[in-house]
Amino acid sequence: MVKILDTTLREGEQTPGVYFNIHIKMAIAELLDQIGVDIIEAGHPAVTPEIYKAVNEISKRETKALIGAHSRSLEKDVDLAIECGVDFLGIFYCVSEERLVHHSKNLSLAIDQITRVIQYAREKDPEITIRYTPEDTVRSPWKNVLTAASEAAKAGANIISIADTTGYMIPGTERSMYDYIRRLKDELSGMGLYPEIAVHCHNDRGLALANALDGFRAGADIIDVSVMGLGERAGIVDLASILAVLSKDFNEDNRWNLKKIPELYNLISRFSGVPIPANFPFIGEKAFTHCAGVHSQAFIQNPFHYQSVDPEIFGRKASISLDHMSGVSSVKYSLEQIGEADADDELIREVLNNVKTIGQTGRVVDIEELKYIVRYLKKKRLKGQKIKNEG
Ligand code: HCA
Ligand code: CU
Repeated sequence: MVKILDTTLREGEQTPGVYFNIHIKMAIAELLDQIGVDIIEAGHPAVTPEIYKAVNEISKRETKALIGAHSRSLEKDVDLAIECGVDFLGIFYCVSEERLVHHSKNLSLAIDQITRVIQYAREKDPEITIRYTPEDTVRSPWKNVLTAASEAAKAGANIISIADTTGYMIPGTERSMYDYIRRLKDELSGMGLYPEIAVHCHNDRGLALANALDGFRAGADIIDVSVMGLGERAGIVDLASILAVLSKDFNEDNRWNLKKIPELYNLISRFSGVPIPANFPFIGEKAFTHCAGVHSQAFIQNPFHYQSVDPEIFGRKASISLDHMSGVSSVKYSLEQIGEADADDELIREVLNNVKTIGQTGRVVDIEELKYIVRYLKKKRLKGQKIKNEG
């Protein structure tokens, strides 16, 4: 069963301008745990004293999820993480040629440092789960990655993470995450090494989810995600999207409490200041709203004419938008929703005219406004009748 690592509190807080206070971080961690993610990457304790405090406090909570800290390949970072009492330690060190030159290191010196720090962590905490990430893995020379990964595994790393740090991979091409993971697993197992494999996919080309699924299909054991895909630049894989797809399309049903997702997204959006786009998959306000008359009519007959995912999995309901695209069936359906099922044809036509006129101003008529329109039209009609009778 694939594991989900949520890094909203680490990668997500690397979104420009995003900072979560400790009480919000606690609430986020609690919801993530209730949803059922396997690992919560809570932060990088060496970055600020506030982050240290948050990681420390989150790791002291009773959670089903493992609580993790991020760490450079330095003993002093490992010390801070272990002081926090985390279950999981993610150590990163890039082995691309450019970075090695930049750090004035050759591969062998870099690997000495990586393995020394992993062994150090392993000795300090024999139980801790250690992940080693050759940052920017997929653009680094294969030989460097394979050597670093195999030496890290021998030194005690339980997990090797394949980071597409710049969102470089493209499914079905020579830059395929599927092929990358298959080859890595093959070559490591050829050396008698079987670390778990994680995938960390950035969304610079809008392909993070597709690449993560490619990694999953190739046998990755862990997928990194964040709420709304928050993270550096265009972010990473969105939590809700991957859980929905794994649940519905890859037989991983009922593993997660998806009904808690909207609450988590509202919390994150509010305190990150990043709005959820209306058309954001699964979670956006309009993600299950049908618009054109033809679509709405078909939806009313059978919701799955124009839906392939049931909004109910997130505790959500589909709806119909009333605007310039609406037709008679959209209006009838909406009138039924407000207890006006017996509206006559004339009223329906008048409502539709109003809805279309308002829609042309770029606005949608919601159920509340529909009630006002109906009330207005009914009163107008009554008044008209009265004048007629008196005259
Ligand atoms: C970073 C980069 C990172 C690291 C991932 C990891 C990436 O912000 O340090 O340590 O597994 O995308 O490579 O997020
Ligand atoms: Cu990243």
